[in-house]
Amino acid sequence: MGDVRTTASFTTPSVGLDTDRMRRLYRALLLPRLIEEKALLLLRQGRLSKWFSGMGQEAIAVGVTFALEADDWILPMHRNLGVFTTRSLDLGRLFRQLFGKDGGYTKGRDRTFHFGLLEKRIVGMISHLGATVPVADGLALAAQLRGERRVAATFSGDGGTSEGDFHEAVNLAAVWKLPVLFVIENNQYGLSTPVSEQYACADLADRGIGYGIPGVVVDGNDVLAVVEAVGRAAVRARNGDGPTLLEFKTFRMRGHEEASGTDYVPQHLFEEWSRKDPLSRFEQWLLTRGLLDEATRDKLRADLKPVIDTLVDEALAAPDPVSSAERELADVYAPSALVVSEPEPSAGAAERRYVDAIQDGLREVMRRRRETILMGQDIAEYGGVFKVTEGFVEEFGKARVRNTPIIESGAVGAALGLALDGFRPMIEMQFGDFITCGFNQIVNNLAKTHYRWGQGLPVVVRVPVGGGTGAGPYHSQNPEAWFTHVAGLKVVAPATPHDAKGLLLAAFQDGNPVLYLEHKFLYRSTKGAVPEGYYTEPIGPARVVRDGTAVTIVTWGVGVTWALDAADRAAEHASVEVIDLRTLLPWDHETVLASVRKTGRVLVLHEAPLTGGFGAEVAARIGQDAFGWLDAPVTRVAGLDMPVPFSKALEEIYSPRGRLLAALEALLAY
Ligand SMILES: Cc1ncc(C[n+]2csc(CCOP(=O)(O)OP(=O)(O)O)c2C)c(N)n1
Repeated sequence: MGDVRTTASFTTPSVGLDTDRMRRLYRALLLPRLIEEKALLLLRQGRLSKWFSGMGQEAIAVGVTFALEADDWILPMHRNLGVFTTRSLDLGRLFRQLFGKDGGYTKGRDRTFHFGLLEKRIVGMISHLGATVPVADGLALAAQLRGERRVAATFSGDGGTSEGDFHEAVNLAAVWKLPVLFVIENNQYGLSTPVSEQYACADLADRGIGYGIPGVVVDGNDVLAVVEAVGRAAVRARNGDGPTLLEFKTFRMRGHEEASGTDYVPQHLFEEWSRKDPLSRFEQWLLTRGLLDEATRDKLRADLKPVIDTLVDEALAAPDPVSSAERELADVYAPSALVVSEPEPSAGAAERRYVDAIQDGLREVMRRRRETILMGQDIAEYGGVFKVTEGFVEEFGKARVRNTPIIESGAVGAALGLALDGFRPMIEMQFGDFITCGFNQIVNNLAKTHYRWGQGLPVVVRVPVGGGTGAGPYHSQNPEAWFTHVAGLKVVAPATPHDAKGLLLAAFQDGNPVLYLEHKFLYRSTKGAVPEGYYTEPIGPARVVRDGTAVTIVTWGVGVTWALDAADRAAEHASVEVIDLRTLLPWDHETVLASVRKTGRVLVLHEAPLTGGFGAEVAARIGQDAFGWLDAPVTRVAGLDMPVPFSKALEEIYSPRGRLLAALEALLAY
C-alpha cells in the first residue's frame, strides 16, 4: 500500500471534541473490540457459527457513527459491529441475532448484521455486495424531498466498489446532489484478492473526479481523522452540496472470515498494521495528553467485560426460534392495505386505450398521494418511450417525476430506500427486457426484506413486456416466469384497459413490491370502458371472461385476446371458457380448479417460452388437484424455447398464437 494521505490526524486535533466526548469516543471504540474478543472465543468453542472480523478497522465504523447525528441513516456492512454498538442497540438482542436465537432482530431468519432497525436509522446489508449502496440514495432522496437536513452514510469494502450497484449509486447521488456519504473501508483485500487485482486507479477516492464529486483519502486507523472527515462531508451534504466519496485506508487484520485463514497475506503487513491499531493509538494519544488515565481505562474494561459476558450467556441460553410453516409463510408478505374500491356511482366511464388507462391510473395516484414518486428513464419531459407519463412534469413537477440516468439496479435500490422512509415509489423499466439489469435488487432486496426483518416495501415496478411488434430478442421478452418463482413479490399482468387501471391503483395501495407487467402490444391495440376516477381491482382474483362448458383456456396479458379469438372461432361446435388470471403471484387456484371441474379439459396459454414457463405451474397444480376431473391431459401452448426473433415472419413462428386454434381443436377432439 502506498502512503496514506490524511485529511486530519492526531497531530491536527481540529475535530473540536471536548474531554468528555473524547472519552465517550474511546469507550465507543473499545466496546466493539471487547465484543469481538469474546466472539472469537465463542467461535473457537463452536458456539458462534460465523464471524467477519472488524478488529483493527473499528475506527471507521465507530468514527462514522460517532460523527453523525442519531437520525442520520447508516447502511453498514459485515465488519461494522461498531456501527451497532455506537448507535446503542440492545446488546442482548444483538447477541441473540448473532446466535440465530429467538428474540434476535430477524427471529433467526437471516444471519449476522443482515437486518434493519428503522428506529435506530440503520438499514442492514444483504449478502450481495453493493446492493445496499443505492438504497442510501433513496433514503437521502427522501430527506432531500422533505427538506430535512439528514444524511445517509453507506459502507462498502474495497472489493464491493467493483460492483455495478456501487457505480450506479454514486453516479445517481452525484447527478441528484443527494446527501450521501459513500464510505469505502479499504482494508486492502476482498476475500483473498488484493486491491491491485481489484482496481487500477491509485486511490478509490480518485473516482470522485469521474463522478464530479469530492473524493477524500483518510487514515482509517485514526479515529479523529475519521470523525473530522465525516463531519466535513456531512456538513457539505446537509448544505445541499451533494455526496462525498470517503476512502478510509485500513487493513484486515484477520481472515476474510475466521475459517478462511490468511496464508495469502504477507506477514510483514500484519506487523506494520498492528503498530497502527486504532484502539491503542487513540488510547496512547489520550494518555499522553492526560485525557485518560490508566486506572480509568482499566476500570472501563473491567466494567464492560462482565456486562458482555452476561448478555452473551443469556443469549446463548435463549431458545431457538419456534415456528411453523404457516407462521413463516405469513411473514413473507406485509399485510396488504388494500381496500377494494368500486368506482364512484356518479363516475362515468369512457372508452380508453390500454395505454391511456395506465396513464389515468398513474395520474390518479399522483393526485391522491403526494408520497408517490415516479422514476425512470426519459419519463419526465419526454413522457417515457411509450408516453405513459406525458404531461406529468407539468402537473406534478420534476421532484416527483424523475428522469434517472440509464440505470435499473440503482433505480430499484433507490426506490427501496424511498419506500423505507414512507414514500410510494414507482420505477418504470423502459422495456421489460432491461429488468435483467435490476434483477438482484428485485429478487433479493425488495422481495426478501419483509420476511427477513419485517419491513414492507410498497414499490411498484412497471414493466412494458411482450412481443408482436417485430422488435427482436431484446425488446420483446415476457420475463414473467423469472419473477413468479420469487416469494415476496406480487406479479400482475392486466389484459384489459379496465383491469390495467384498477390493478395499477391496487398495486400502489399494496404494502409489497408489485411487478406490474403491461403489454406493449395491447397499449394501442386494445380499447375498453374505463371508469373515471379512483377504483381498484384486487390483486389475486382471476376473472372468467367468457363462460363455457367444453374446455377452459387459462391465460393472462396478451393471451386473453388470443384466447377470446380462438374461442370465437371454435364457437360453432364447442363452448369455450376463458379465464384471465390477471395476477400471477399469488394466483387464483380456486377459479381455475372450479372451471376445470366443470369443463374437464384445460389449455394453458402464454406468450413466454414453454419450458419453465408459468403455465407449467398452472398445469402442475391442475394435475395435482383436479386429476380426477380431467377428460384429457392438460395442454400447454406457449412461445417456442428460443429467443424472440426480429423478423415478423420469424416471430410468428415463435409466437404461440398461430398454434393455438389447432391445439384447442385437438384437445376438444381428445
Ligand atoms: C455480489 C457478491 N459477490 C460475491 C460475494 C462473496 N463475497 C463476500 S465478502 C467478499 C469480499 C468482499 O471484499 P470487500 O468488499 O473488500 O470487503 P471486506 O470483506 O474486505 O471487508 C466476497 C467476494 C458476495 N457476498 N456478493
